[in-house]
Amino acid sequence: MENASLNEAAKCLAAAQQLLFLSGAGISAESGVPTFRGKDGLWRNYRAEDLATPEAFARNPALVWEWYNWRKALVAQCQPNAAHFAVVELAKLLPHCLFVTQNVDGLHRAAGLDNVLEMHGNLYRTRCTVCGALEEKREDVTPEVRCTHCGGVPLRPDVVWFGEAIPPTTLKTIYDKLSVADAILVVGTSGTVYPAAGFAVEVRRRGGTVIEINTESPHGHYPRDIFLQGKAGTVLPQLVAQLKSQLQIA
Ligand code: BJW
Repeated sequence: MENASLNEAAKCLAAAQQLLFLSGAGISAESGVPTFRGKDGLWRNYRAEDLATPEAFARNPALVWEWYNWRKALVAQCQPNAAHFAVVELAKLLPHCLFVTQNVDGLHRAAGLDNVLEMHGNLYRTRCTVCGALEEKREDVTPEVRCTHCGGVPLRPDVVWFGEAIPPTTLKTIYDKLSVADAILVVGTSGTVYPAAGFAVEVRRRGGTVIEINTESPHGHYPRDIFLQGKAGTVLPQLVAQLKSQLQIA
């Protein structure tokens, strides 16, 4: 990684009074979790856009649950990587930063980042379609599994599908931060899915700085001020080290 860009990014993070961190599937790629739009992003030739919708679940809940059970089993074998641990370090160095992830894999929490907002939900939580009760379920789920609170069926994954709203309190917390943020650090997302894809645009619109880490050269729908090309598991630890030297922390 080019030292000048790392240095510039660390300086910007150190100077920012208000910050937002946003991660996407790329941060978990080195843990072995397939990204959505990468080469391993298809499951039985289905794209996320085919299965992650309320219409797909209404049409064929068994198929949608098969996809989620497969992903739950896959993620259960994965461990947080160096990028997830670097984010925990960032949280200690930048207490005024709001940490947001689009990922449903729970790997930020598994690394020790307790206060992360999982804006698209969590793979291991179900929501009852009858009474709305939330439950943690690590085992396989089928449409016949009943809610332990009301006995209703079916349970659905507690995630945000296309066409559904992000929980309003989560979105308000994010937009409150965006309305004052001097900078945003975006890691491992294609920037194609809204509303998350609009966060950097909002920071930029207010004159803040957009820092991005991605393996692919700039793409998506928003401008970047500082682009750090490389794997999150390599670049984020380097950024943390640089930030520590800026903040004069051993
Ligand atoms: C690495 C790396 C390494 C690889 N290191 N990098 C405005 C304009 C146009 C459309 C819309 C709009 N507003 C809303 C929409 C519609 C829609 C949308 O955005 N559609 C687009 C496809 C155009 N959005 C919605 O429907 C959202 N809802 C909404 O806005 O509701 C409004 C509403 C209000 C009131 C009432 C009702 C409605 C909801 C979107 C929910 C998205 N859900 C999913 C599934 C979650 C559950 C699950 O996981 O099953 O979220 S879709 C999927 O995409 C998942 C992800 O979180 C999301 C983003 O993907 P991500 O993370 O960017 O992954 P990839 O694979 O795309 O990219 C990986 C990146 O990593 C790549 O860039 C690689 O290069 C990089 N990488 N290895 C660093 N080692």
